[in-house]
Amino acid sequence: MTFPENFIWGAATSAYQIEGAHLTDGKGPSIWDAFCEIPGKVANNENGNIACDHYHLFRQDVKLMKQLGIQAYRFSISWPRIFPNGRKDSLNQAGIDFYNQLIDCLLEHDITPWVTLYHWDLPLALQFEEDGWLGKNISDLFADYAECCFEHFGDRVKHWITINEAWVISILGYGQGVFAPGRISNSEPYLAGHNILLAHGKAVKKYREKFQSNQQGQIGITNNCDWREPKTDKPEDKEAAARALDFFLSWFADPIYKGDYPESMKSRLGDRLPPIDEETRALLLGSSDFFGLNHYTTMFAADATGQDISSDVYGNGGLSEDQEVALSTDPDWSLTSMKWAVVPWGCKNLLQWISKRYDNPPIYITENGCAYDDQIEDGVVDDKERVHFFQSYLKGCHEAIASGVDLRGYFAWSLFDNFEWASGYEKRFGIIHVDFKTQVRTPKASAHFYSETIKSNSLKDI
Ligand code: PNW
Repeated sequence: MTFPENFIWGAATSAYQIEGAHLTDGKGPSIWDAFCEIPGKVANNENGNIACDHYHLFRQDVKLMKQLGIQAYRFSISWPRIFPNGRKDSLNQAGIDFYNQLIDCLLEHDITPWVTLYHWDLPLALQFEEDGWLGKNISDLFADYAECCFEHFGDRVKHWITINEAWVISILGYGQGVFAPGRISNSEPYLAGHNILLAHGKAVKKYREKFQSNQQGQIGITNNCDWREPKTDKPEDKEAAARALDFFLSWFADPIYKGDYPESMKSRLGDRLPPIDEETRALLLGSSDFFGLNHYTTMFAADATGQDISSDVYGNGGLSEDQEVALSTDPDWSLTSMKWAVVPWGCKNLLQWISKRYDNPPIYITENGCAYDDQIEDGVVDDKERVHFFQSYLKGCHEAIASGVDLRGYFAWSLFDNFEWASGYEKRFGIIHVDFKTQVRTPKASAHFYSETIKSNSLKDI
């Protein structure tokens, strides 16, 4: 199974999950630094203070990537490392220097940097002073920060992702309260989501007006979505699955590709969903050069109209009561250690659904991967389940491409075992094992499998 000639093979990480050096060289605190201090929020009360210490070990990490043949590296810039208090008056030269060195090192090794501007580590000052993503100034502050990054790194960075997973920020951070800043509400997620879209739109506008024609780069947003399969053939379950996808992905993709929120959200949320006025519509419509997708799992969706499912935050449902959708899984599906089901056909269906709904945009899978309880024995990690996961999901991707989906690249999540947010270090997503006591890196069997796939640009039959 050969992939298209220019298919991009990458691996992804994010700043807070791997860098460590949380207050080193002038970096300001982020909301995740603070959130981790609250007892009980993170498994074993762990934090990203040291993580993979990538801040100090990045040169050896880039070498390792090179050895594996990784062509593109998606990482994120820590906003409070650039602006310790969140604002442009606080520019921290040491932060600029760090990312300059990382980018230069990548380019010296022929690895293309793909930079995410926001992967959840909001400067703590902006949470206090501006109410985080609820504040009316936050989108402009983000655009200032983005502009600073375009200015300093845009001569070498040609692939920009504004925001990672608006859904997770909104729902897990402002709805369920399980991620920073830990707010619990049934209206704040929709305001946060709106401001995140504005932030994306304003950053893209800056890039297009001031940088894109000189720098010749691409800019887009990455959203996450699981697949929702109708539980039965009944029309109401099919509608429930469609509604679940509206509330998951179209919430953020429709404004960008169609200029407005989905009808199902507007009618169900009323005043809780801020309206998209003409100016916002113009800002957002067409504001992504590619469709960035993070995908992990699949669930069945069934209609739950009129049922009390307010306590159902099962799995990745978001605010189920707003959708009137009941989610479930098939007991025969195998589960990762996150309890996320392994369903490769869900990945293919989702890619085809995106392609159809958004008029065949260029798509990049900017994250796909799995956590397992890996064991290291005699310096070897034989993560058979992860090899199977990548093999089967990549097969799903290949089938999607064969059916006409314009999938142009794939980034494995993650390059390293790292700080898995509320799960701490217990959940290992890496293709490279990290011993967090010694910082020794060991490529797992899945890294070798991925490396072979990249080198041959094709997938071994399964
Ligand atoms: C993504 N959910 O997070 C993030 O982009 C990564 O930083 C993270 O490590 C990775 O996926 C694995 O979790 C998600 O509940 C977190 O649906 C939660 C969900 C989805 C994605």
